[in-house]
Amino acid sequence: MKIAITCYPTYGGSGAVATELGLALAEREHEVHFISYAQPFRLEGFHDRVFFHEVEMEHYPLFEHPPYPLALAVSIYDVAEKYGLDLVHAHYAIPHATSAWIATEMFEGRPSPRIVTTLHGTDITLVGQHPSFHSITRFSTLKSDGITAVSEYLRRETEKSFGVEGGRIRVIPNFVDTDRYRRDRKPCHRASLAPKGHKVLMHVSNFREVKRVEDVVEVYARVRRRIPSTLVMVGDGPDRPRATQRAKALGIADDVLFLGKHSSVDELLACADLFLLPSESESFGLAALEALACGTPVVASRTGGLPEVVDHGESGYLFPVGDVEAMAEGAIEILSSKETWKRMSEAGRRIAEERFASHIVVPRYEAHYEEVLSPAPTPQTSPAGKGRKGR
Ligand code: GMT
Repeated sequence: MKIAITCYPTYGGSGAVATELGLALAEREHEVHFISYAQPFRLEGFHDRVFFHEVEMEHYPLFEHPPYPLALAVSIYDVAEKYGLDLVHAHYAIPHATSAWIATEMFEGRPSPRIVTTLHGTDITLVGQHPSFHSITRFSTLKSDGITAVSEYLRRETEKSFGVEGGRIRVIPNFVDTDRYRRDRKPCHRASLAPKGHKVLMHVSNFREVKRVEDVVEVYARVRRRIPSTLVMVGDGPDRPRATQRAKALGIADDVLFLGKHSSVDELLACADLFLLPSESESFGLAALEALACGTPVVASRTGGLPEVVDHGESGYLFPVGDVEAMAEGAIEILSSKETWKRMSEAGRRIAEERFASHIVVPRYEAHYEEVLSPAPTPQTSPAGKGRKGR
């Protein structure tokens, strides 16, 4: 198949999933075209059958806010025409699903690619709820030929808040490359991250408000009183100064390491003893899954889709949002018993392999693409129209 993937290129789960999916599809012999305003952060190196198309945008002085969705629609249209795309896969509803829809409308009745939109979380639970985006999010999501959500939780939320009929949204969970995300990575950076004898607690995110990064610091402060340990904070975003301030205020700044953004978090997660994700809301929690695959137990909030990823008591612990005391107690319990840690580490790895390995999940996307490309059984459909819709 010839597939375009459009996503946010910035540090975040939707761009990570979109990129990993595109690379996995290319390895499975599909031709993949990434379309965005910058190269997605996990798209490194050269890969056969993978193309990147940067969206060109004229910065005319009249535009205080350049109309990126329109420039993106034109890029999608141009790439679709030039390469004969079968499908456009939009990651994060706005503006990607909207631009994809405009691009297919530009074919004016000629055969055009099909659209699959994957909903990731804040596109539905936060941004899509805002009055300025609600109706366009609903419209363009429903205009897609296929809709997927990364968790059952997100499917339910979308059906409820956008009035989408049951059965239209397919749940395809996020996935992880279990060959790359694994415990026995060489070289191990542990010695550079923490002094000998310290346990390593880790958090990876884009440091937005929803991640509650100050809670990460609060949990760690409580753990540190009982267990010699270091907190490694990976990523960056608007709330990083608040986390830094909280660490200073608690007098623990020397033991908190802010590493900034990293595109290969697999190298870091493999050295961690515990992963903390105390988010306010999380449709899935890709970083938690990546930690589990590395055999790192997770302590997180019981919110959104996280219970679909972290099995409470098996691969980690889940507690109510904001309950830093309970999270710290859970973390201490895991870190102070070798047996508990080993049991949870092995369970996390097993769950990642059995339920979320890329070789299990990526074929589900392919199957969905096939379904969406199959012409509806109507008398007008000609075999030549397969995979390209006439409008
Ligand atoms: O806000 C973020 O964490 C980034 C956001 C994104 O779209 O880039 O992440 C969302 O998508 C990820 C990939 O599907 C999920 O793992 C995250 O749980 C989800 N974030 C939220 O729901 C807050």
